[in-house]
Amino acid sequence: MFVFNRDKVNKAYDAAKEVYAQYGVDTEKVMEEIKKVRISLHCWQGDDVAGFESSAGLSGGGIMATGNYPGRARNGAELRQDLNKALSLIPGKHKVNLHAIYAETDGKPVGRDALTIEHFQNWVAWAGEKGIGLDFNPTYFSHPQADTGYTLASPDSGIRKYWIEHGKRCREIAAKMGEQLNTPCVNNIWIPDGSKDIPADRHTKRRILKEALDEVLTAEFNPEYLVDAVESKLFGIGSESYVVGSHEFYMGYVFSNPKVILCLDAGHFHPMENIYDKISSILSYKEQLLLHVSRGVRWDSDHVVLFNDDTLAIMHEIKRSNAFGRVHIALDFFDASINRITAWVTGTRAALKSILYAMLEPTHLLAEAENSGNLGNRLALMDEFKGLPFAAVWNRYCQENNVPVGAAWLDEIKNYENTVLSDRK
Ligand code: RNT
Ligand code: ZN
Repeated sequence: MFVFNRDKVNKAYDAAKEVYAQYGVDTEKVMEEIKKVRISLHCWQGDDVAGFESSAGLSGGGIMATGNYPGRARNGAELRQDLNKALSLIPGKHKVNLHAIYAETDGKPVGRDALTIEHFQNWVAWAGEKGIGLDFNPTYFSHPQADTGYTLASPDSGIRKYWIEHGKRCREIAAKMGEQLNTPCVNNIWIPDGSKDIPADRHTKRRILKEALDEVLTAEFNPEYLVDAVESKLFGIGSESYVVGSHEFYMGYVFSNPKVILCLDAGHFHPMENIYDKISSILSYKEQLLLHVSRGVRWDSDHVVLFNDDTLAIMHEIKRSNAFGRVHIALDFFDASINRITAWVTGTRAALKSILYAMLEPTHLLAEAENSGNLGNRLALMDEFKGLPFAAVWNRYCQENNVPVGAAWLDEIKNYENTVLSDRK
């Protein structure tokens, strides 16, 4: 239905290449550069953050997947099958981001404080075959030990101990993943701990959390294989008044612990607040940064990422700071109301389109205008550049990487839905 003609794609690209060259941008070089950027695709979009521990699915933790579109992946094999499909529609080599609840334990219940790399061997073997990396996350939600709403910040030492052990196990697993795949595995700690209503004591829980994190993060691992990150949040469902791991808390934590990097989730701030202006501040102190690229809509922080002003502003910041080598770009959204593979591919292609768009910006001309004090030119050029023939370069990039051009990938989704997803009842 949406077939593109190779020659037309090439002709449009040749014309675009000349336009960009007039502004001093080499489109061939940019297409080489973007190949080095690896996006981390979150496995949890494929099954509504359910995981394989029980049939109960996502519970608690202040996050929620809504919708019941048919075809949800129910086990590791189905989730990898769906990821294979998604990855085949996205240009470039990327990474896949796992949560601890995606352990495969052969039907035996294994406590989260007892997980090992063994339980992830299917994932590692699969990633190795595809030549992609893995990232990891301890899972501090959907579990009886998280029912009080507190995990690492719990005043109950038994609960806390359980989750500290989980954190330690996950770092070991992540370090092994990094070693086995010979590429850094980012292990991101996010906990839901917080309170629906106004707490009597905010401070004690933060002190407890700091100590618990120190314990989880004590063991030393090779930084070539493991990168530790912590993710803040402003509020969640049921934690509207107080989140222990707030932005300020983790900013302080990563600045006092040089081994740990910060994760900024685009949906975890005030609805009017954007993360792009935070990037260069953090990069002034930390060598690396992790992003959860997401799209907040009112109180939800997890809508499918789009090629919109917010995503573009993030990628422009990274480009203008020359920091694609320092920022880990992961995705974080979950939409169960549409085809889940469509959600993955839309969000990942949107992130990549935004990166390509930013990389194609004639930034040197903006800097020149700024440095010479001609701020009128800076503003005018920024606006003119919006009309550059970006889509012709994107289409060519997809074509060169043997993935569908334009909307042609939707035909493949339809086919997959008819042949694979429709059998999952
Ligand atoms: C929740 C955080 C966190 C989760 C995933 C599933 O608000 O954004 O990153 O979305 O760990
Ligand atoms: Zn997140």
